[in-house]
Amino acid sequence: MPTTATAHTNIAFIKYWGKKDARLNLPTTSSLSLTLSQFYTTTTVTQNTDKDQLVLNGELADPTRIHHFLNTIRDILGDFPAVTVTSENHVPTSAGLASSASSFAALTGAVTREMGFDLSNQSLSRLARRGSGSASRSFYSHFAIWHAGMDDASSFAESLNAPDMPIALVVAEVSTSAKKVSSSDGMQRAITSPNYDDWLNRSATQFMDMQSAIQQSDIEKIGTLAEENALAMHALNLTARHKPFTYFTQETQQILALVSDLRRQGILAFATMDAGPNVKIITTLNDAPKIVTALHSALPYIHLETATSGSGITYD
Ligand code: 2P0
Repeated sequence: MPTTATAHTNIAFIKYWGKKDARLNLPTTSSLSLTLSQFYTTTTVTQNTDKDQLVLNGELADPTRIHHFLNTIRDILGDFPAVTVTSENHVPTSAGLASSASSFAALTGAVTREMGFDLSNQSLSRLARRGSGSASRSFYSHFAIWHAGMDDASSFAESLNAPDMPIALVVAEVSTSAKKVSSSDGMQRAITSPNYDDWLNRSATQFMDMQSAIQQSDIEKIGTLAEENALAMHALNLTARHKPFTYFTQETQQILALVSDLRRQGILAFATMDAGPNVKIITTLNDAPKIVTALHSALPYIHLETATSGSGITYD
């Protein structure tokens, strides 16, 4: 019997940007994210008698990365047969969101159930971390925190008990022809920044402050902290001693300027950016349409999506 799992993607408000152990995928900092309802991956795992295979959005795809990840799970839980992984990404590339978080979370959930393991979300989170760090946070609804930890056992994500709040995210897709720097490569460069120690200290404070802001449903404070954290992360890339770089394009900067203009007009709008030029604007359900209107009028060719808080992993 095949097993199907659905996991949503997440956006970090306090970022993971650096590894202290690349093999175990242990991060240098704890991170905190919001799970998004509109973007998700559904993955079905079926046992086969041949070799690990991947069918992605209806087409055979290169299974190398998932095969490596499945072997890591086999090493930890014990050997199991080859599988066919059939995955549908409802994370439109047009929205410019990374699908690795939802993909590795859904795969971890589906394959462990298919093989008869009944694991807690905390255990699943630890396994998924080995596939992609951000996937550790995609098992939970609403807000999740990933404790950096000091070893495999202590580095996992859990749900942050938080009040409901009218938070929304406007995702602005910025097209780019620039060669991409992968997250892993970007992190390796970023840790060579002379500002990296300062980042570690600031991130620890922001992580605590963010949790208080969430408990108070203070979306303005949440946004302020998230924007500060994201800009500091991107400043590390620019100030790396080894191969400095930036994910920002001119359009990224135009949108950042627009976001600060909107704030001056009294609209709740704060920007966060990940390993690419797209801007995600943290706002309220009430202000989201105003932001969409303003962005559309300033940059009419930019694709916009509005997202809200999503649910944790589910199984069919
Ligand atoms: C995050 N990002 O916290 C950070 C902020 C992007 C910018 O986690 O190397 O695919 O597979 O562990 O999780 C994206 O990187 O990296 C990411 P790996 P991952 O969301």
